[in-house]
Amino acid sequence: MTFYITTAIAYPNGTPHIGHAYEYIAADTMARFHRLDGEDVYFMTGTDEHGLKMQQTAEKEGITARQLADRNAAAFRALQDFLGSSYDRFIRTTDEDHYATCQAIWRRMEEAGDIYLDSYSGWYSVRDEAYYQEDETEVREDGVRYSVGTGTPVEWTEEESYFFRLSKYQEPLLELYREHPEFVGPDSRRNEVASFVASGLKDLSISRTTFDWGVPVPGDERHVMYVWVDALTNYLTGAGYPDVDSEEFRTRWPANVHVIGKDILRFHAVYWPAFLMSAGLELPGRVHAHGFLFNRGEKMSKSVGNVVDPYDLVNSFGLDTVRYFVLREIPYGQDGSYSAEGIVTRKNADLANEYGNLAQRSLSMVRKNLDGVMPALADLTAEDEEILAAARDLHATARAHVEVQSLHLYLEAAWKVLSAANRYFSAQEPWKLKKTDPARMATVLAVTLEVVRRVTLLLQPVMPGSTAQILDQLGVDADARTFAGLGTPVPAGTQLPAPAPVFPKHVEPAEGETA
Ligand code: ME8
Repeated sequence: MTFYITTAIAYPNGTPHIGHAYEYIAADTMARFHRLDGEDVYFMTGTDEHGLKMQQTAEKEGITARQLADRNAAAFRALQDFLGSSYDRFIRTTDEDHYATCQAIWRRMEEAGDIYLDSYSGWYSVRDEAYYQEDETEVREDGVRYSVGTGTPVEWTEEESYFFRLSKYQEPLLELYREHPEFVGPDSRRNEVASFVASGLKDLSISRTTFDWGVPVPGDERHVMYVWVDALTNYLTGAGYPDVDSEEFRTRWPANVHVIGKDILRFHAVYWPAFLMSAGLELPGRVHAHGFLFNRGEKMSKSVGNVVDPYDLVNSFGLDTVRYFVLREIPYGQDGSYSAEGIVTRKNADLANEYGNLAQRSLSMVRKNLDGVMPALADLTAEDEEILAAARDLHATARAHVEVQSLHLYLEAAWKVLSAANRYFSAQEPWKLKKTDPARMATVLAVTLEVVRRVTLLLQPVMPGSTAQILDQLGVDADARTFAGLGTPVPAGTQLPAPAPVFPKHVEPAEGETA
């Protein structure tokens, strides 16, 4: 079976911001981890191009929705590439195969008796592309009605619409959360979803007639599908649906994990499984909602206009530093904030001191005292065995954390080993052993490099570029870098290349320059 992992597909009504970058970095890290751990991974991301929001933004700019989508989809894809994302497909909901998939699932839901024609009247938020009940909205001082939960303006909508019998799925959904508590992650979010469902589900309006930028409803082309029906279905398109007999579908579906932000959990943990149950399809293993990233505690969004450009951040601090920082600093699932000072602190303390310096010091000593030849892991003492065991255990610990998207705990565990290795190195004082007991010095260096090798292999998903450089310096063959190679130390006697620092301390760029 394939490990099928997806991100949300972003609305390309503007350019990507740091919140999107955060989601891509995390999902890419998981995809890379599972791949290195020997799984066949399919990692999908993309853009959600239909709907009223796209149409209205395009009108404001005096271009067509398709032109807007083309321009910004390219920007989202470029960001993925810039971040080093290892996605297998960048899906666009305007892709031809996606239309066929949407129409197929619609037919299946119709055949199940779950779609009927009626008329809709109620409150709609274009910005959220979501329907709200009256009691989920409020009129504010400016006389405008807003969604209470998201603070976006809502407008009264009345039109003929197809409905999905969501109400029918209330019990089956509650049962899903009971029987498969792992379906919603992190754990703390499950109650929120379950109590929303328990409070009663109304049937859902799933088509629109007042604009045409969407997937046509099969058999009734006056209607386009509600953008969320179309958007969620992208996950099936990526698995080759409706060709359920294909190798692709049989190995990819159901998806293992949908990585999304907390604001769209309701769509993924309520509507999506209900659509799938209706269509008789298997449910994804898990929906994991991450928190929001704030700039020093202030929420960013395209509409608020305080977007922080992920390119600026990476150009100032370096790609791997940014990847490491966002995953280490913020418990994955909670909101978090970042600041330049916070990033510099982690860069200097965690990357330069605890990690880079340990690699650099031990490699330099091997160079200087042993002609750059890898020493043997021989005549081990209890202290040696202890630190080696800690490094050995890291694989299982990291895997357990990544399986439930606790990326911060995976990194914390890696740094526990690194700081133990630093303590070991200081306590052994290999620089003194050089004179008193050179054989013991060689062992201490061999042990330290073996710990660095193991930790570095396991950190590849987070910092692919820097870890590759360290592995080069450690003499690890290119084909020995999957987790299957964890148990194979670099053979004693291997000639190592000249070491060079990989994690420099942060230097403030001079005016007008980037680092
Ligand atoms: O919601 N911090 O698209 P989108 C962290 N098209 N994550 C953030 C964030 C922030 N400040 N802002 C947004 C949509 N996100 C739909 C998804 S999926 C079938 C359709 C996250 O461009 C957000 O939670 O508004 C979502 O997971 C992703 O970025 C895309 O948001």
